[in-house]
Amino acid sequence: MSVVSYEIIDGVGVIRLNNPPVNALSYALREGIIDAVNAAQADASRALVIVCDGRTFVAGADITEFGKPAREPSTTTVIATIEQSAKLVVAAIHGTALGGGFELALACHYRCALSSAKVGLPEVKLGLLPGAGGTQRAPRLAGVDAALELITSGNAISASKALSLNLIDRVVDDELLAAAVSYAVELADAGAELKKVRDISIDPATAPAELFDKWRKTVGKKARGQTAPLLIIDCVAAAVTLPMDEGLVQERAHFTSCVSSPQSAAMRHLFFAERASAKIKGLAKDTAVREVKSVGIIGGGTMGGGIAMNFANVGIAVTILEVSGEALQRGLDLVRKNYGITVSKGKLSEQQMNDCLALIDGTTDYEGLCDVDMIIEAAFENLEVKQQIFAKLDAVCKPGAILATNTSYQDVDQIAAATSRPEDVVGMHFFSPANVMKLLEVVRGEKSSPVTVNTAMKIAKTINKIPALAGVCYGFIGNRMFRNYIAETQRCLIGGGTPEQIDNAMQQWGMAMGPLSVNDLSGIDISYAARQTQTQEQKGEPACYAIPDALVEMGRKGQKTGAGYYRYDAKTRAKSSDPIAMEVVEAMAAKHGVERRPISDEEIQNRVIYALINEGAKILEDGIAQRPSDIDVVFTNGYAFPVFRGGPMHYADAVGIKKVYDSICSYRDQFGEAIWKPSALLAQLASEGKTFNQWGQERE
Ligand code: 3H9
Repeated sequence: MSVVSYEIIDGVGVIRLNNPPVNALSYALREGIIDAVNAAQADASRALVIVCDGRTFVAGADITEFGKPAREPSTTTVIATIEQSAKLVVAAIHGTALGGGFELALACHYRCALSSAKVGLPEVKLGLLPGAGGTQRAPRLAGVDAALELITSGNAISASKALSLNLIDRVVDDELLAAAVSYAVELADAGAELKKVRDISIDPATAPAELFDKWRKTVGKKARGQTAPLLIIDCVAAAVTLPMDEGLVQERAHFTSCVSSPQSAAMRHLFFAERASAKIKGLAKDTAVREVKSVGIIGGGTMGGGIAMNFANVGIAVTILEVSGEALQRGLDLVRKNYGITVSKGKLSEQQMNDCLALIDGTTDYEGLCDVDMIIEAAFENLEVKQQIFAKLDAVCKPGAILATNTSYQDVDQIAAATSRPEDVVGMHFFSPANVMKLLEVVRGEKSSPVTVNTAMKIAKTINKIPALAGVCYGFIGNRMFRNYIAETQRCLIGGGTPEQIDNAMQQWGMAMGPLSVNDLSGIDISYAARQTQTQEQKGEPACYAIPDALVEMGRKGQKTGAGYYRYDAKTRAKSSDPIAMEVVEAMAAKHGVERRPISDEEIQNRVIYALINEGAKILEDGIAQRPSDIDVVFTNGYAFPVFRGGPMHYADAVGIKKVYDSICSYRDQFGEAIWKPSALLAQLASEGKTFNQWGQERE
C-alpha cells in the first residue's frame, strides 16, 4: 500500500499520510508528499489538507536515516513545496507533531489540531537542532523567548498552549479530518491569504541581546557539555537579524555539523536503546500481562512514598503498609509534602494533587493487602527482614498478585524462596527520588515466570519509567557497576588526588556532579551502614573505604552534618575545601601503605570510566544484562551519566575497544590483577576489532 493517498472531500484535496508506526518522514513519504502537492495544483480542489493515519501526525525525520547518504527529495524540499503551493494548505494534527513533522506543519499556511494533540521540536534530545526551518519559523510565530524555551528544552506542548503561542490556529475536540476540511472550506470561501510564516519579521526590540545572554547562561548550566543547545540560540538570534533564507542557510550548516557529531550519535543511540531495553529477549509473543489496578507498597519511607506517587500519578490506587500508625502517618505526610512542592513549582494543579492523594491509602495490617494486584516491598535493606515480609505476603496476597522487591543489592532468589510462589516474585528496583528518576531496573529471578517479568516491564511504561531487565547478582546492573566507579574514585583519592580535583575532573568529563560531592549530598553514612552488614568480599579492599569510614566515625557524614569530603556553610550550604578532609586522606594513605603521587585529571577520568566499562563487559559475559545498550540506558537514566556520551558501553565503542582494553591492561600491570582484571569479552572484542554495539546486534 502507498504511504501517501489522495482524495477530494467537499472540494478539498486531502493528502493522507500512512507510514507506520509514527509517520516518520522517510524517503517514500517525502517523495509521496511532493508528488501529491504538485499533482493537486492542477486538479479541481480549492484547498489542501495534510492529515495522518495511525497513532500520530508526522513524528519527525526518520532517525534511522541520519548518518546515511542523503537522498533527494529532502525534508527541506518537501517543506518548500508545501509553502510554495498555490493552493492553501492546512495541517490537521493529531497525536504528536514533532521535529521535522512540526516543521512540516509550520510550512503549511494554517494549522488545526485535536485538543489532545501535542507539538514540539525535540531535536535537542537527539543532539540536534531543528534542521527544516524550525529555528526560523517558531520564533516568527511564538516570539523569541517562547521559541527558545520550546527548542532548547525539546519538550512537547499541548495544543491549547500552542494555540496561545500562535503556533497553531485552531483547536478542535474531535472529528479532526471533517473539522480540518471545513476549516479549509471556510478559509477558501473567505479568500484567506496563503499565510507564509517566512513573511513575518521579528521586532528586534522584543529580542534584546540580554535575552540571548540569559538563555546562553541557562542552557550552559542545564545542558552542560552539549553543543546543540548553544547552536540553537545562535540560529534563533539569526531569525531576528537575518532574512529568512539566510537564517535557513545558517540553520542547515549547524544542523549538518550536529548530525555528524559524536554527541548526536551518542544521543541517537540512546533513543533506540531506550526503546530496545523495554523488550524481553526470547519472550513468547503471546505471553500474558497481568492487569494492575491496585498496588501495595511495603514501607512508607522516602523510597516507598516516591514509588507510591508514580502509581497515583497515573490513576492506580495505592495502599502503603507501615509498621505503626505513627510511621504510616509520617509516610503519608511526606507524600503530601512532596506533592505540595510540585504544586508550588506550578507543575501540578491543586486539584490534580488532591486526585492523586485520594488514591493513596494506608494500613498497618498485612490483611489490608489481600486484594491488591501488585506489591512492591521497599523496606529496610536486609535479607532476613525482606524474607519475613515475603513470607507474610505469601500468606495473605491473592493468587496471581505480583510480589516485587525494590531491593538494590539483596538476592531476589533468596527472597522468592521465602514464598510458596517464587514464580510471582520479581525485583523492581527504583532509583531515588523514585517519583523523578526515569529508570526501573527489573530483576528476573531464577524462578520468576515470563508473565511476572512481562508485567513488571509493561507496568514501567504505564508509570512513565524506562525499564531495563537484569539478572540476579550483587547490585544487579547499576549498583554492581556503580560500586566499581566509587571504588576507583576512592583509589584515585587515596592514591594522590584531592576531593576537588576528582570532582572537577569528573564534572568536566560530563557527570552532573562529582562523585564525592554526590556522596556528601546523599550521606556518607548510608554506605557506611551498608558495609557493616557486608562480607569482606562485598566490601572490597580496605583502601577503597578507609576514607569514608574514617570521615563517618569523626561525625562527618556529609552535607547534613556540615562536613564530609568538604565543609558546608551552615546557612548557605556553600561548599568549601577542608584541610581536615585532606588530613584524613593522607592519614589513611599512610595507614594502608599507599604512596600518594600526583595524578592527572585525564588519568582520573579514564580510570573511573574504564572501571565502569570493564565491569559492564563482565555483566554482559555473565548474562546479567540482555544487551550492551541496556547498560547505557541504566547509567544515563539512573546515575546521571552524560547523555552526550551515550552511556559507558557506547562510550567504549566511541573511544575504540582496543584502546580501552590496552589501557585496562596497563592498569592491571600497574595496580594488580585483583583490581584490574580485564573482562574476557573486552579482550575478545579488542582482538576481533568489534564494538559492543556490533556484538549486541549479532545477538538480537
Ligand atoms: C528531526 O525531525 C530533524 C528535523 O528537524 C530535520 C530534518 C531535516 N524515526 O517511541 P515509540 C520508532 S529529528 C525513526 O515506542 P510511542 C521507534 O524507534 C526527529 N523511528 O512509540 C519505535 O520502534 P520500535 C525528531 C522512529 O508511541 C517505534 O517507532 N522527532 C521515530 O511511545 C515506536 O516508537 C523525534 O525526536 C523516528 N523519528 O511514542 C520524535 N520515532 O517499535 C521521536 C519513533 O522498533 N519519537 N520511531 O522500537 C518519539 O518521541 C516517539 O516515538 C513518539 C511516539 C512520541 C512519536
